[in-house]
Amino acid sequence: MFQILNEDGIVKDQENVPKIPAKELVKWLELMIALRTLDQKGMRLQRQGRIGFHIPTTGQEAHVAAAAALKKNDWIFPAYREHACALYRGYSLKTLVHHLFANDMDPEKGRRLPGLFGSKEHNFVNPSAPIGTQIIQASGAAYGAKYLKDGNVVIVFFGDGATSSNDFHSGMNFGGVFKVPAIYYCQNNQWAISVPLRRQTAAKRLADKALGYGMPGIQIDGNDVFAVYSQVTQAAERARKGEGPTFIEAVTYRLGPHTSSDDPSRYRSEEEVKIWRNKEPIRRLKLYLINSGIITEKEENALWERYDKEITQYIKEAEKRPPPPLDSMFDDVYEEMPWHLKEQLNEVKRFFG
Ligand SMILES: Cc1ncc(C[n+]2csc(CCOP(=O)(O)OP(=O)(O)O)c2C)c(N)n1
Ligand SMILES: [Mg+2]
Repeated sequence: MFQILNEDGIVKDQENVPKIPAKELVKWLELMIALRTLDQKGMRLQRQGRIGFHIPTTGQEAHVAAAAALKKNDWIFPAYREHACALYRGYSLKTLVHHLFANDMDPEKGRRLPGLFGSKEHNFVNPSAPIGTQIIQASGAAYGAKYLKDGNVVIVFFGDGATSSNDFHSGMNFGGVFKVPAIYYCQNNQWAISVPLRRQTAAKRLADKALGYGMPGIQIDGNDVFAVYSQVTQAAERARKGEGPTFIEAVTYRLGPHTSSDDPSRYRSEEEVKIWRNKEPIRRLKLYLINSGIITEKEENALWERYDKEITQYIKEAEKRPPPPLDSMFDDVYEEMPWHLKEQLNEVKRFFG
């Protein structure tokens, strides 16, 4: 497994440490802290019945480094735990909170499962709920980039569970055969809801699956921002040079429940979670930054406080907003509304006044 920064934030592989400005590293830490804070609040809001649903990313925040390794116009196809990529590109945290509340400021107009947002402006594509579908979509988009010769690379995220989907095979096979500029990034967080990795595959390592599709496969420590940055950078370079796709298996762990609708204590032990809690990505980046003299512990604490306050304020604002106007559900499908939708719209207006 490729690793640069170990669990205690100590550089184990000096030769491969990517040269990243200190300011940039602090930005990563900030976004990771912002997201972790959003999870804590999101779960509480859901329990209090103030939002309907929450998908935590806790433990998997190191994917922020994947966005950092790409260019602005490269396409990102997330699964549903890659919020940090959107935030890295400038998707606003405040908008994300509006989205969780599905209010009239939610760009998705309350139509999507909270967490399944996208942003045209940021080349961050809405995920589809059926597992694995984004893999074929991304392969197609990468084929498009190759056809147009626009120099763009596509990264697609999916879980260990998604490697059992038909779309994983179709997407990876297509990508390998047509040498598309894609990065297949598997977030192996050990679980697919209650199904453990050992029930998902008999393969020794998910990375080995790349062999069958004629592309390089590498297993990396997915909680190590340096490993993520370095391997996504290399994969993007290969893709841009026309050398085809790469499969990255990022070994990580879902520290929280699958979603707010899940109770992991029914299928996994607290001991297992404890082991992984010590390997989590924020702690190790924080230790590295403190040991390197880039930030102080006090500054790190201040970041947690800052995002706690900031997100609390966003929640206050978002909760005051009304839901999207009812007639908005008829928008965006047809340029001109057909008669049957007009009929339904009128009925909605009549019914709800
Ligand atoms: C085709 C399909 N089957 C089942 C589901 C229900 N489902 C939602 S998430 C999930 C587990 C996915 O696990 P994994 O790919 O490892 O991603 P993770 O949730 O661990 O990030 C399942 C089975 C679904 N959404 N789509
Ligand atoms: Mg999983």
